[in-house]
Amino acid sequence: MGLTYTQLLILLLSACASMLGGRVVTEARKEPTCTGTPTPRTITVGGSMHWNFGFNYTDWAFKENPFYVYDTLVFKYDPPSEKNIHPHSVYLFPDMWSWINCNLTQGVKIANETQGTGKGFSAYMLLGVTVASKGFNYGSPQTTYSDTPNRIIVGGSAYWSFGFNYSVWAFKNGPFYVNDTLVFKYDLPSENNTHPHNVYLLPDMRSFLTCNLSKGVKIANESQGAGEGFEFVLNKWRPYYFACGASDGYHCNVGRMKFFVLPLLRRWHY
Ligand SMILES: [Cu+2]
Repeated sequence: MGLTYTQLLILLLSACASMLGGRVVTEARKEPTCTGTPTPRTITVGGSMHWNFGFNYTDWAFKENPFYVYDTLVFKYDPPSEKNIHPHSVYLFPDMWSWINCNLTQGVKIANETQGTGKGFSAYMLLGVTVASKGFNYGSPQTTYSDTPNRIIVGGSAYWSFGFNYSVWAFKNGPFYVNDTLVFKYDLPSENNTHPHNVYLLPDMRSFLTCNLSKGVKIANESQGAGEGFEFVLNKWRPYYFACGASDGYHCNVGRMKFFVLPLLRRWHY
């Protein structure tokens, strides 16, 4: 939607998150990932200090700069024990504001208290979005890598409904790939359903964070979620910001009916 590459980086950088600090910069490598064979780095967060209380991770991130797309961050920390009654974990924040305020309510816990042991918890960087490595963390994901596009029901068995956390759903069920189809299913308007859902595509991270529908495009009306549901193909490599526009943003804000995805290119997968 008219986003330049730089804007994309800046917008997504604010979604970046992790305790790492505002100086984590994710750039494309000089050599394009699609043609060259650059070697992503595997970086242990905090170096020999690992992921520990009191260590200055902002300074550490500044010194380790720059980070690149597909670099892997490894979080190592001790499991809970008698001596470790406040074990660490790893959260991903949706935006800079949550990060600055350490507000976990909108965050996603990407690694629990026991995942930092042994080889640690791995996450890789994708355009400023930290993506937890799959399989290792969530068992078998709904979407597995294949050469053919997947058809994914948004929300799984919850469908497109008020109160379900779609950001967590998208995070746990991703990554999605270019040409995958998202299916939105929701009930027709009726006497019992006086605030029916719909689907909006929002233009940018700011509209998404504030549930501002004014620049959004309504891609499915109140009746298109019935039957087989409304199908949307992620046909470009770009971020997609979805939201329900019902009740002037109330479903989006309070009902958490929003999520964003950045589909991957299949040939980049490894
Ligand atoms: Cu809704």
